[in-house]
Amino acid sequence: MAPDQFQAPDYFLLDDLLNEEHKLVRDASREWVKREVSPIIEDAAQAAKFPEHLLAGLAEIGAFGPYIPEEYGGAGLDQISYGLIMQEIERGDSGIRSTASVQSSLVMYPIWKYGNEDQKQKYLPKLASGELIGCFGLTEPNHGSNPGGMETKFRDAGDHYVLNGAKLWISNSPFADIAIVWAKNEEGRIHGLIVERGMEGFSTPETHHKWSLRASATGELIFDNVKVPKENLLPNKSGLGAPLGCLDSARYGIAWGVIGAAMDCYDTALRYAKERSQFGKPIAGFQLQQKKLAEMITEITKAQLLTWRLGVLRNENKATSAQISMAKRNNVEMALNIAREARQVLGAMGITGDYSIMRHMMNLESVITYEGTHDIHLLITGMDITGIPAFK
Ligand code: TGC
Ligand code: FAD
Repeated sequence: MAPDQFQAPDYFLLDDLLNEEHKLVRDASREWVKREVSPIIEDAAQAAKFPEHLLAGLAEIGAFGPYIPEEYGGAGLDQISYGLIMQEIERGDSGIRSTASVQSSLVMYPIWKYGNEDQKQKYLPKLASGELIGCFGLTEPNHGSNPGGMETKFRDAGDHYVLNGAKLWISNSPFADIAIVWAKNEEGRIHGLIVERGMEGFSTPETHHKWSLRASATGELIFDNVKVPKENLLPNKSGLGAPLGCLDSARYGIAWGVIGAAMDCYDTALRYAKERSQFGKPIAGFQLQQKKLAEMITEITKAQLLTWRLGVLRNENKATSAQISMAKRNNVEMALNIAREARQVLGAMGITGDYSIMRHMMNLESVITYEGTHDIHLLITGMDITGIPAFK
């Protein structure tokens, strides 16, 4: 892969809206991505291997539980810093950001919000340091967009629960130490359970042959009469709102993350267009290429402003789930469109692994589907403005 010459675009001087801590956190993450991710990520994606050696570095830059309080090992940062870390990591690769999203918002968040003190003390510090890695099992073979229909279930067997069912498309599952698993009890009520690797009847086969998120490990979670200790049930929230509450936090991080992927595609295309000549002049001098580049920076700037404002609302505890859906949906589509246009600016070179654009583009095909599909987020906005759910 060509050397990483990334220059972050900031067309509307948004740096002026950040405080010193935001800039410090952002710059440390940016530097780490340039040093540790950029040199190895293309080979990892080509080999379809998650680069596990990055886990310690992710923990060091605060990517595991950025907003979890320091007393539990988290970084104790605000929502803007959390977003900026996700932006910088996804500038490197959406798959690496996925690992951080899952660990922070889908594993640490439910333990922090729905767990008891013993569970918090037992798991959170080790998850923050990367000593333990987690995954999140909501999606099932027959229930993706409609998780409320899940079939995975557990029954009370005296001093433990017995868990049966299957989850698929689970990020990090092949190597995770623990899984937050959403399952129905005998009354049909959804609860979260902490399932640990090594429990008898629990297996995590890897899903192969993905053309997207190749540097992220995806797999299944299979539960065949798994005995789960009663103390592993998250006691403080149940119902579908519990997993959906975690998704709010992860979807917010994605809204920031994909701006990073878009910035990388734009920056690469701009540099290439100025260096590549055809018909006796740089292709950046042709109106058709300028249209692409000008529209890219316009869309990135709009997404940056939307997301910064959402971060302020999150810091004030005022952001709604529907606002998060709008930002996730808008920004992922924006990034995917920019990746497609940027790829064209590079001509044939755009399809090679010498540049990051095609990898971002392929990754974003997953990002537009997971954490709620593009269509589901549109229906969430539709429901919010009309008051009428159109899901069923
Ligand atoms: P509905 O009846 O609307 O709601 C059920 C209960 O949930 C509450 N609720 C929420 N609570 C918190 N946050 C949200 N965003 C919430 N949305 C809804 C709601 O108030 C209600 O509470 P209560 O107390 O009244 O029971 O549920 P529904 O069955 O009609 O479904 C609504 C719908 C379609 C929006 C929801 O099911 C949905 O969002 N579906 C998409 C599924 C999804 O996003 N799956 C993601 C799986 S995880 C993943 O993809 C990780 S990828 C990670 C990576 O690698 O980065
Ligand atoms: P479906 O729900 O079958 O949807 C298929 C199509 O139908 C979509 O276009 C959808 O928008 C549309 N559709 C569905 N319902 C409606 C409706 N009511 N109205 C209009 N259109 C509708 N899940 C986890 O639990 N944990 C993870 O860690 C995780 N990681 C993932 C990693 C990757 C790489 C991928 C690809 C997925 C991951 N997922 C994970 C699963 C992801 O959340 C689901 O794929 C997603 O929620 C969609 O579910 P589905 O694929 O079953 O599609």
